[in-house]
Formats: sequence, structure tokens, C-alpha cells
Amino acid sequence: MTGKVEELLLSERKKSPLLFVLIDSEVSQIDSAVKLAKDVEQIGAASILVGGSSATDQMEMAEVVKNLKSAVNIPIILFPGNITGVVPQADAILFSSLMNSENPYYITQAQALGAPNVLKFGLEPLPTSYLVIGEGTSAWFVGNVRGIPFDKPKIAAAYSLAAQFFGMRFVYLEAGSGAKTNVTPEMVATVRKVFQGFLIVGGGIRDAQTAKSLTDAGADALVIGTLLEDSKNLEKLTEIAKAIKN
Ligand code: 1GP
Repeated sequence: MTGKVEELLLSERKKSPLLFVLIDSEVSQIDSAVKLAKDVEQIGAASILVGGSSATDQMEMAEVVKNLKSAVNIPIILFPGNITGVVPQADAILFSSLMNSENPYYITQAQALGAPNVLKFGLEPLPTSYLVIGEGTSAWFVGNVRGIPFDKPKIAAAYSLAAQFFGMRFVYLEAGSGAKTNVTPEMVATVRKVFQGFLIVGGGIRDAQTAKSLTDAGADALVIGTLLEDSKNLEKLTEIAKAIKN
């Protein structure tokens, strides 16, 4: 069943590919997180993701979400790395299975433990296959991942197709926060050929040219995080936002 946030993302996507900004609740002070959220909303971000694989302070995250929620109109979507990433007051959650983990905890168990709170907090679950590409990043390490090699797009496509057959409506191709290399446009295009749902791509995206190559290849939304840890880079985000709209 699609909910309000999913419908909004799908209708916004009809106009152009979308930009999601990841706010790491453990890196940002609340004031600076709120300022960043307002700035990126102004620039045209479609949503704020809150979470990440190393964000484990649930109280802090709940506080950040509460403050962001009252500061911006775009949806706040949780991006949990574990059950601690499920907090109240967000609009939705990337209810993700880390399908290429070697540890069943990250494939179904954390999801089972987290699901009752998703219901209790009234969070809209966005059923997501989270696929980590490459290795050496926090998401890779924390999630006990067997990383899909960057040059094996067909493997990513096979997982995405499996996700689709499972009924998942979102796939997130993740190179990892701060990754040295982003997911390749070739991999995005190969996944796009078979996956009909909403395709999110993130990790290591730092410039407009790269962003545009990924949306041209078929990404529906790009996630930008590390770039914005330095507020001087807001200008770069503006360039990225413009590039993917054309
Ligand atoms: C990480 O895909 C996101 O989960 C964003 O990556 O921090 O490298 O932008 P960056």
C-alpha cells in the first residue's frame, strides 16, 4: 500500500529526478542541522534523510528529527542503520533489507525487531532493498556486507530484480558515505533496465557532472551527505540540483 510520502515522491519525480540530503544526527549539532535542512529545502531538495550506519544515539536522533520536522515542509525520512534508527515524528522510513549482507540480522532480524515501533510511531514504511556496492565504508563494515563489485552491474541488477519480485518498491544503490568512488552510471543503467520501482543512488557524489550522469542513467533520486558537512559546499548542491533538473 502506498502512503502519502511515496505518492509525493512519485509525483515530484514525474517533473524531474530528485535530490535527497542525508543529515547524520551524530555529526551535526541541532542548530546546524536545522539550518542545513532549511537551506537545502530552499535549494530544492525533495526530502531529508536522517540516519546512517554509525548513528546509534536514538535520543539524539529523535531530537534532531523533532527539530527538523518543525523547520521544513519537505518529508523527513528515516534511514536506519539499526533498530536505534527508528524514532517518532518522522514522516516515513526507508524500511530496508540490506540484501547483500552476510548476516541475517541486517536482512530480516533488525527489521522484525524494528517493525512494531514503525507501526507504533505511525511511520510510513518505504519497502527498500539496500544494496552496498564496493567495500571499505562504514555501511559495508557495520552491515557485514559482501560488497557488489563496482564493475559487476549485472549482479546489482539481479538483486534489484529479486527485490522487485519480493514486492519492494525502492532500491538504494549505496557506495557508502564518503566513498572514494560513486556507483557507476553503467551499473545504474543496468539496474534501470530491469527494476521498475524507485531507484535511489548515493555515496561519494560530489559534483554536478557526476550527478547528471547518474540521473541520465536512470536514477530517480540521489543522496548527498558528506559534501554538505562543509556549509561552503551549498553552492555545489545548487549546481547539482540545477544539473539534474535539466
Ligand atoms: C550515504 O549515500 C549516502 O549513505 C550519502 O553518501 O555521504 O558520500 O554523500 P555521501
